Amino acid sequence: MIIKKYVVSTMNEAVTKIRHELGKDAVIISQRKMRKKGFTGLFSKKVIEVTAAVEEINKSKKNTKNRVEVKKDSVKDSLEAIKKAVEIQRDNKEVVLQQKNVEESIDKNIKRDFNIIKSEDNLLREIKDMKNILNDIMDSKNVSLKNGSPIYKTLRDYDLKEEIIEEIISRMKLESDDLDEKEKLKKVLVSMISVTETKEQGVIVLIGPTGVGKTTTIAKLAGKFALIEKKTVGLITVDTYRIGAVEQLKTYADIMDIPFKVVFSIKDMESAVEAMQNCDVILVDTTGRSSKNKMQISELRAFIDKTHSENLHLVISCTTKNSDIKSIVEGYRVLNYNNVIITKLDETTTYGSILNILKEAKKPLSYVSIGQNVPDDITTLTTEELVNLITGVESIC
Ligand SMILES: Nc1nc2c(ncn2[C@@H]2O[C@H](COP(=O)(O)OP(=O)(O)OP(=O)(O)O)[C@@H](O)[C@H]2O)c(=O)[nH]1
Ligand SMILES: [Mg+2]
Repeated sequence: MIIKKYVVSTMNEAVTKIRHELGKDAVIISQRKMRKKGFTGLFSKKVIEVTAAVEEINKSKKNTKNRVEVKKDSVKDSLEAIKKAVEIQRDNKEVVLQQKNVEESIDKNIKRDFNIIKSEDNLLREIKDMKNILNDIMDSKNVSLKNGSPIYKTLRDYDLKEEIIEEIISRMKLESDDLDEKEKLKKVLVSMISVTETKEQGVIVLIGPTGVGKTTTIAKLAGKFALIEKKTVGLITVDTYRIGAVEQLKTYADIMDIPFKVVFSIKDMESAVEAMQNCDVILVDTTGRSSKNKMQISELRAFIDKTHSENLHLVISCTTKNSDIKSIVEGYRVLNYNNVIITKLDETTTYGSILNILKEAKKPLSYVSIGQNVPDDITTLTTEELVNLITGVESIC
């Protein structure tokens, strides 16, 4: 509390001063009239001594309290701020830590992935190495097969082409172990050969290289159909190129008493076929051409097209060299033959060429010719019979 004395002349003057100095909360504690002290005090004018007080302590307390509260508040704020700052910092640290962790885990993942890739690479390399080793083993096995295996030697004795021998051996490896080598071989050969159910009607055309036996085969077929099967047969030849070719077939036609026509031009072919429409079978003989002569093959094609035949047989001798088989079957392929006739089986002791020819032509076998005799030396064979021939179980005597 602030207590202050005022010596004033009037109370109004005291109140004004008190209000001014102590504020409106100040209270007048006491007042008394008195003479001014000093030398002239006894005779001096009377004055009023006013004592006033004001609750300063409370105010200051309040202020202090306020200050403390303010301080407290500010401390609190500061603390909060610090706390926040710390938290932010910690958060930041955590973020940094988290970031670091994420980075570390990414690093780890990359490293792990890299290791996986590395190990995959290693695995692939190992698989490749193993494959190479296996191939080497297989190769050495093949080499040993080639060099000494009985099956390889046998197949070579059959006169089979090298690539066909390899195919047979690899296919045999896939067969069940319950079967012995002979059974395996037979099974594989049967699967590699196909024979056709020959369509013995309509127009049948024979094509093929020179001297393979086309004309003889035509005569044999004519005899088979006309004499044995009692079919009506017509003969047509376009072979006016070779001297004596027409006479050769005409002789057979006369003996068998069947109609015979010689076609000189492409135009004549259609009318010749039409003239024999009443025949069950029309056999067409063609000029022997080299499969390498594309012009001759195209000319032949023009004749064949006019027959409208869908029954074309490529005639090829089983004595044909392996190296020539490919060029013959490929050279004639443009004519779209759908069957193969193999001739002169009687002229050989090994029959591997049957498979060599059929594998190259990729067409089924219709007939085999087994000698010069007309009409007897022609026959069809089943797959089993062919396999028996190839494997030497049977032979053409
Ligand atoms: N050993 C034997 N000889 C055959 C066979 N087929 C035909 N020949 C003979 O082979 C020779 C030629 O027969 P062709 O029928 O004239 O042959 P081609 O294919 O008509 O000949 P080109 O008309 O000149 O192309 C003849 O001597 C036939 O007797 C057969 O299966 N075995
Ligand atoms: Mg001929």
